[in-house]
Amino acid sequence: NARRPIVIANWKLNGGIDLLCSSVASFIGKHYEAEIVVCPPYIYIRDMLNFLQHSEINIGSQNVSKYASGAYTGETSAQMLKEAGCKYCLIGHSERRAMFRENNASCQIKVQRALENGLTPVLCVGENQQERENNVTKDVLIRQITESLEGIKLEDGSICIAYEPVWAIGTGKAATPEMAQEVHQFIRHELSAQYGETQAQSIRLLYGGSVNKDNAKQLLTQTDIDGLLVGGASLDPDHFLTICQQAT
Ligand code: G2H
Repeated sequence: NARRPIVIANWKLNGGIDLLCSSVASFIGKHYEAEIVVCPPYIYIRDMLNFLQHSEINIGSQNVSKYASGAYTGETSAQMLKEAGCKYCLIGHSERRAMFRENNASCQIKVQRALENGLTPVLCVGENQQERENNVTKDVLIRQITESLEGIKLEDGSICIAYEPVWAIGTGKAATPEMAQEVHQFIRHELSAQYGETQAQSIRLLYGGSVNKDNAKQLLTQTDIDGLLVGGASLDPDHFLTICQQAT
């Protein structure tokens, strides 16, 4: 298929700028088959853009405001992120859902804002441990996807979806490639039912949750896994470089 592999680094609330630069310094001047994106804290977006100007790495944000402008202290709009040089925008990461009260309704507005301003939203979805044990993983995912994309007109490849099982995030317990593939296949099937097969085949689906250089390759060889969203391991130059090289 024509989906270019993609690896996104989610640097979360980590810095400073020297650590972030060192984790991608070796990418400058080189070509990779996969599209590579780094998501720094907002304050470092411009710095990273300068640092990476002779690289192919794109910049994403970790979040976006659901508001366009006005009296919303501490917020950053999609338009500002676009102006700052972002191409992608993570939306609804499980940490934001768990700690900052984000939900499918707020994700829906954020996806809309991102699209209106020319950012590619990376909608994050995933079940928690209890939901998996209760066998409601698929119901949870359908709900997250349907509600977060409700009424949104998609163009081919205009969004990415990251499947990040909450129990695998930052725990060192990644989903097995088979387990992840099963869910990705299910998501693509649902997208096909809702948006048609052409659309479903154009959307890149990423796996996230304890990805490292040892499990990346096997995850990436699964039919419906088009990329990876990498947290902890993306701060380690050796891990991140190896993961990106394996994404072919
Ligand atoms: C999930 C993932 C990246 P980690 O948050 O989004 O983090 O790779 O540390 O599990």
